[in-house]
Amino acid sequence: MKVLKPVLTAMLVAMLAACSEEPASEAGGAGADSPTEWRFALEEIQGSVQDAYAQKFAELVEAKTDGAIRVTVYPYGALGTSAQLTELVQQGALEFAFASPGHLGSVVPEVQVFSLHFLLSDSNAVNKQVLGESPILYGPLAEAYREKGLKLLTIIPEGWMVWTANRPLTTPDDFRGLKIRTMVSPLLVASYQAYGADPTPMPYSEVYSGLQLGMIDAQVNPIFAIEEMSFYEVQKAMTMARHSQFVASVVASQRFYESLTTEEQVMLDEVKRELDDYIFEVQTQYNAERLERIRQNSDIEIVELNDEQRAAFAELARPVRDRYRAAAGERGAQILEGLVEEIRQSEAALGQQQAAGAE
Ligand code: 6CS
Repeated sequence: MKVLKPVLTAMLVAMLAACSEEPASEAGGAGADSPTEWRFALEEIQGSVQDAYAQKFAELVEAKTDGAIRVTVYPYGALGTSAQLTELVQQGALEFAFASPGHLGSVVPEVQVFSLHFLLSDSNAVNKQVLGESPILYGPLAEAYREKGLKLLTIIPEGWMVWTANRPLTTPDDFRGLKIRTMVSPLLVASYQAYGADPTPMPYSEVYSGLQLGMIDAQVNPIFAIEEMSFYEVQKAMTMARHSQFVASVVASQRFYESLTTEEQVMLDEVKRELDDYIFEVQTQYNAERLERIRQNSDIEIVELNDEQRAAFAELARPVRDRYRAAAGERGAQILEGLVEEIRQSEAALGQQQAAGAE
């Protein structure tokens, strides 16, 4: 398989070049006779949160450039796995892609900060603000992306991660020996080992059959994904611990980004800001609607952990932060401390605003 991977990526590069009339990695927007094509690849299927983001991105870019740039969206499966999409973007063979931290950790170790449990706020409003505007994320973390040929455009929340298994998982004891599928980040694996589980990384596309065939016992994803990937059909219980958010980053090829005009780069900044609000609403709506759909279409047991139950997991999750510091080095430690402080400040500021509103 090690020999096959570069061959597969090379085939994808050739396929993309053949699909495109424009040379890859060239901007050349306004003024061209026929529209320039930008390609945007997803780690999720049509109808997902990432699809909603990319469709709106396409609409905004096309409107803001009066049709001089057209965006083609490739759903999950069209161009490869998450790791392959990242490679294509690094090589400049693909302009834009989603890159989830759960898959990106081996390329950008610092991004594994999002694999840590009980780090983000319990408040979705705080998480939205911090992920959208954080100086530490769009400073040192973006620099870590840049060093790997990736321009970090945005980081978005896609909803709380939910555990599914054949029984509710209410205490760390319930995880003992549990084969839970995770994304490939070593810190995710460490997070579940801390609960006593036997974490099993595998690609997203193999999770349904893995559950069905009993190769894995459990998995973890946001509600919209549990519904659209039909995981709930092959599991008996969903446990909501609000231990982490599914967070995704959108990246562009650094080489391609640097070839853009200043106007085009400014336009991408505007699109990012407009999409922050849009996608927050979309993911809230998708997760709520699909929970209803799961309830209607199955008799899966749905359990929400109380604060005391969550605290037992949080205590075991805490030492994993040292593993993160060891893996992500000095800059990683700076990102972790900075993020914790930004969350604290945002919680305080939003808390004050709410208190003022209630007076
Ligand atoms: O679990 C995964 O691998 C995937 N889950 C989601 C919700 N999006 C993309 C990611 O690859």
